[in-house]
Amino acid sequence: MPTVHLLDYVAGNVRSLVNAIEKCGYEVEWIRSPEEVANAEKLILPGVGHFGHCLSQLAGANYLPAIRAHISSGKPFMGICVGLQALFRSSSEDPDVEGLGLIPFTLDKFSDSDKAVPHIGWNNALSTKMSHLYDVSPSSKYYYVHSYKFPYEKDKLEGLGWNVVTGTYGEETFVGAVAKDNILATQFHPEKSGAAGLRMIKSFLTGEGMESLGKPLKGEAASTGLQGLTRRVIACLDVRTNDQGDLVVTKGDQYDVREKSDDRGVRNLGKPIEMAERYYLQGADEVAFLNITSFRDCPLADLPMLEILRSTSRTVFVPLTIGGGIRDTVDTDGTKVSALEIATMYFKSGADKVSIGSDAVIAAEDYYAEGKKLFGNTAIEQISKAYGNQAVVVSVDPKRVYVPKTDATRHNVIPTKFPGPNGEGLCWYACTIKGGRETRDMDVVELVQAVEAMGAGEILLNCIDKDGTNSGFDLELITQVKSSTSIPVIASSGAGNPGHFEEVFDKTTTDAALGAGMFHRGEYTVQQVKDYLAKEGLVVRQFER
Ligand code: 1PR
Repeated sequence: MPTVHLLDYVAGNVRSLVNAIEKCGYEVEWIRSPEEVANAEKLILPGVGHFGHCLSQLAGANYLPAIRAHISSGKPFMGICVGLQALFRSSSEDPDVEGLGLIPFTLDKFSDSDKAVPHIGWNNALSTKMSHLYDVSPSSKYYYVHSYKFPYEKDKLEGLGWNVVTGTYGEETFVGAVAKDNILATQFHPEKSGAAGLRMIKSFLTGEGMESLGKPLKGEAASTGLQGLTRRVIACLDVRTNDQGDLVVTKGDQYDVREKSDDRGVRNLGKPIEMAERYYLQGADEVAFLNITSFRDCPLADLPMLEILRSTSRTVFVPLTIGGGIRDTVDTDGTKVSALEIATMYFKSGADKVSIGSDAVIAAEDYYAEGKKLFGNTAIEQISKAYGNQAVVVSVDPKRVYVPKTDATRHNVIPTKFPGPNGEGLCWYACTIKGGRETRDMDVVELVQAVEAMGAGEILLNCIDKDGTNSGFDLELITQVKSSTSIPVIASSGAGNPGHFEEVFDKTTTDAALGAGMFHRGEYTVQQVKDYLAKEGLVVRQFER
């Protein structure tokens, strides 16, 4: 098998990249010291986390001269995400740290005045000169996740000989990928961009991309679709062992996953790996697995969820999120294991993001108890520091609490169109832990603000009252949360038909919407949701073969 070399300089969730390369028929060889860089014919620099963290790791281990030498020798080089940013002189993310300086400019941060930051989701990569750049297609969508970018200015990079593709987020047009001579670098993640991303990786590996670079795009290849960030549709699989000991996808009604029949068995809707693949092929933009009960009767290293991730990530080339049980814990042999170590196991098995539920609520309580103090050692802080904010999702399980008047509680109250049992016109949302079993004295606004301060990159906003009801999302809850945080929010719970997705995108500013039961029961496919949204004029990504 032909090989490609990958630089292993920092703990990262690079499993997806390895899977994508293998899918293209190549084998990965790891470079573990600067001396080994000279062995590489084709070199890939994956990038995770912060610009400063990435560049100081590379500089500290003395990799920078070796990378420069590889590039100036004319051998193929590819940088991904922070691997693209590394080509620049610097970034406002860490102004004192120097990049490789091959592009003599500085990156800056997206403005959050009109949109959520980080920029997460599927966006364009549109050639500024309508020319070939490693099989990037102007009509395809690519998966981005970043807060820092290089703002596009006409001819600034092109004047230095770079071929450029761009995306647009809100009012900002930014650089999506650049290529020149033997260098290719993408801000998006081709390994998470479905067939479009795999095509790009392949054209780098075969060398075809380098040959055709800069030639004009003609005919079909030059046609563009609707531009901008797409409406993200996520399929979520709640996973647990049933009473027979099998790992199954289940789905509750207001978090009760047991059948209504006399035996009260755990509802079994199918097998996790098969279902994840099915949703990928239907066009799901992400797949989330939530381990809704603890599998802690086995050692951590044997967690069944790890195998699910390994298998899924070999065939599903969109982001995978895993949640459940991510907190400091004690293994079956008595060893203490940190949340970061658990997250690392998941990342190494193919997860792109981890989702934290109960532990986030407890951490937020401590944060307020100490006058908004950041301790630095919470699961959110540790994982986001090592893997970047975008890798940490906080899953919120709120319950509606009705009150007769605003001063009946210290919590953040909103007026509601759906009065309570005693005609109350006001409510607040209480956070729960342990899958809704325990309600805490904390509201959703407090929680999302605390976890944003700790470094969470996204909120997965469930709603216990709406879960499994097929009655549509809780628009009031979503509106309240969206107005309280600047990180992206995924609306969840209540989706029963494609119209509910259209409604939540139309009536709130949610960044993504998630469905579970309606997909699992086969009532609708993800594709039908996408088709409906497209018909209503919303920008969506369609599955590409
Ligand atoms: O607390 O960090 O161990 O994480 C546990 C995770 O498991 C949390 O993310 C929590 O939301 C989830 N969880 C725990 N118990 C349940 C349960 O259902 N009994 N599931 C549960 C949460 C909610 C959504 C569901 C949507 C959409 N499930 O994931 O997919 O409500 O459903 P719908 O479209 O069918 O309405 P920790």
